[in-house]
Amino acid sequence: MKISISAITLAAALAIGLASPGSAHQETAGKLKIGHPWIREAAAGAPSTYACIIEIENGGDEPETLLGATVNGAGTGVLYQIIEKDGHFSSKIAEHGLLIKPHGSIELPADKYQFKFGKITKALIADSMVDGTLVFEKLHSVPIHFMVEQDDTAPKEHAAPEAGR
Ligand SMILES: [Cu+2]
Repeated sequence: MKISISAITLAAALAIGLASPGSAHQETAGKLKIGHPWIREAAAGAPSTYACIIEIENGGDEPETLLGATVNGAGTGVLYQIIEKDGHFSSKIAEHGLLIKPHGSIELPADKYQFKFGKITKALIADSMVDGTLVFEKLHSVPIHFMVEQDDTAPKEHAAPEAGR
């Protein structure tokens, strides 16, 4: 059996990246462990940005539902699900939020789920931390910190179905 060296190297690099101080933080809210909430850098006046979360683990015996987020300088973020169809990406509001089962976990990578924010009033500068909240069904509003990151992992979305292609 052949072992792929590149796959192992990548896994090691990711593990080191996540473990190094400053690159990933964890927040706690009740029985929830919130791993590395982050928001894409944006200039003051920018029309939009988005925030994601590496993982939320529910260590409790009750389900919880993630509903929304706020970030200082970016206002209220709306939870969207990114949808891929035939290689084209679009998004729709996750109306009922995201369920986190008891002893389960969810991930919000930029190609699956995003909190989308409107007009940015205060610059979000890469590698800094910014105050915000996550809004849950039961815990309600929980203060957390988002790390500001450069990011290009969000798929390019098509605003409307394309014609004639
Ligand atoms: Cu972090």
